[in-house]
Amino acid sequence: MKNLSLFSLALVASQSVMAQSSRPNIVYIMTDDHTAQMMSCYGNSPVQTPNLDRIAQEGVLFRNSFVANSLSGPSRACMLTGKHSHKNGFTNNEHGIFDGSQQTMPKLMQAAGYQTAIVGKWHLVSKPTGFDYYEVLHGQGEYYNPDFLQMDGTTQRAKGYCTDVITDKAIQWMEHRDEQKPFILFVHHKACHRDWLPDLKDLRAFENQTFEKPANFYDTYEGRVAAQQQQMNVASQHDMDLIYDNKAYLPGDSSRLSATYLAYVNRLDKEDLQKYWTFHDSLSCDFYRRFPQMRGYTADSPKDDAVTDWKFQRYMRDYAKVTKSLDENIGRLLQYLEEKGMLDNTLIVYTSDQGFYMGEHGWFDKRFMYEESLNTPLVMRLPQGLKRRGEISEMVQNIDYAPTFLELAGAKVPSDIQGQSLLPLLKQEKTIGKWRDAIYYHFYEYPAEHMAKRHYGVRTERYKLIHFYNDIDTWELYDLKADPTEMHNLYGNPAYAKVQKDMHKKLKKLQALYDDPIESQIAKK
Ligand code: SGN
Ligand code: CA
Repeated sequence: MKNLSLFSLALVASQSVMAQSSRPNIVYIMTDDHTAQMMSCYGNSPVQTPNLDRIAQEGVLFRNSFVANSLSGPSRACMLTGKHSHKNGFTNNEHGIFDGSQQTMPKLMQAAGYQTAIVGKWHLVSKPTGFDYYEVLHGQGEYYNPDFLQMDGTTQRAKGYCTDVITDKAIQWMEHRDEQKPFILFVHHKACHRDWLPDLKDLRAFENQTFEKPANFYDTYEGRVAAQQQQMNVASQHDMDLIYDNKAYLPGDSSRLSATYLAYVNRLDKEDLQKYWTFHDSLSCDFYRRFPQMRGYTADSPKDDAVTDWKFQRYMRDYAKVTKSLDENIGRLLQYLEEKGMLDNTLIVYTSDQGFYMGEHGWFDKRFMYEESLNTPLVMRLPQGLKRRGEISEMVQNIDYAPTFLELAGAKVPSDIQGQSLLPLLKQEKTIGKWRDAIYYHFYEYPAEHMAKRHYGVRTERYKLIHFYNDIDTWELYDLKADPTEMHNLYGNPAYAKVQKDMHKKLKKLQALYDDPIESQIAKK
């Protein structure tokens, strides 16, 4: 009898191990500021990203993927909690600290029997919680020989280029994991964040490519007051720094951000430093030969169309170089999973913490609720059992990842999670019937760098309503079908009176659903 019960206990135990190990692994790759316009599977990209495209080709591509707050820390907090910023408390990068004692998806995954690990950018000020293993960059981190915060509280400098190093660390962790348990691994790259310092092997890539400016590069922001007052213009010497951003530096030069530039570059080892300067000195000499008036320029120096053309090309080339290394490293990670026979039992997610402007409206950076930064790339390679392939057009948001992963792990999704599991979209071969018809957005970081006003809004499949508030009170309404680049603010236009009314209703409904009291707070002031 005793023997039998021991036997049956062992059987139950082995069955539960089997059930556990058959649950899919999740590799969640999130980059920083990588935008769909620079990813070839989204179409119209001036650069090729074959490895990212492979994820989409073998899996799914979300055409309408959005963030809830287009900024790094807040976006990460939304992803980790499955809640909008006003609920998870991390509304902006510049003030506050993520409350790591709150319920998070990694903690719930851990409780469900998953191993949890994160390598790369964290950017939430407090130390990571809910991870069996972490090795994270400090703040924004560095491209060259980056420093990593270890779990024992020490910092270790890694040797090499950030994107390579993060990939190596991710693979190393998988090599040493407990193979009896499923895992969720967060691979958080620094690329393609400002100031776009390339891997030295890519210094000369894209140098012969001329990038085309978006049609609305010279936007004058008519009818859009908040857009008139931002500081994220490629053309502005204040916003896009010729030295820090565009690397037009000769020894002794200085600018608003030159010290930061030199500090980042000087992290290179001696030999690499020489390679770096050999390449960039020659570019800088060419630049100042062509534009001697820019020597000793200041943040107030006027815009100059020829200089702007040059800045735009530098911006695009550097961003493209950083993207190239990123794509290659995604390839390396895929190859590892393939070689280990893990592809079929792993959900691979590729996304970014938000989108980015590649010259649209004349901008770089993100923040605004306009399409390029509200959108974030999202492609997935699905584990066995999830049959969907190709494009998915339903509107999804980064608060949806937490419930998706939890459901996939067979864990209960707590009722205070605000996102929706994407599994219904992934299980079926075809689009399901009912899905959300609008998404909610709220951006808080103002006054701050780039001076994008506070705003919140609602987007449906066709329309978008935005309210800019705080030291401004302006509304914007767009018909994305008629005006996909959001150049014509239709707010107050009688032809759109009904749409405007409906959109206000939708906004109120979402603010009630997500319990964001902002409108009543504004009204009280
Ligand atoms: C830094 C950058 C900004 C950028 C923010 C937020 N300036 O402050 O250009 O908007 O990060 O980016 S820099 O001079 O430090 O490069 S985020 O993606 O981390 O939210
Ligand atoms: Ca970012």
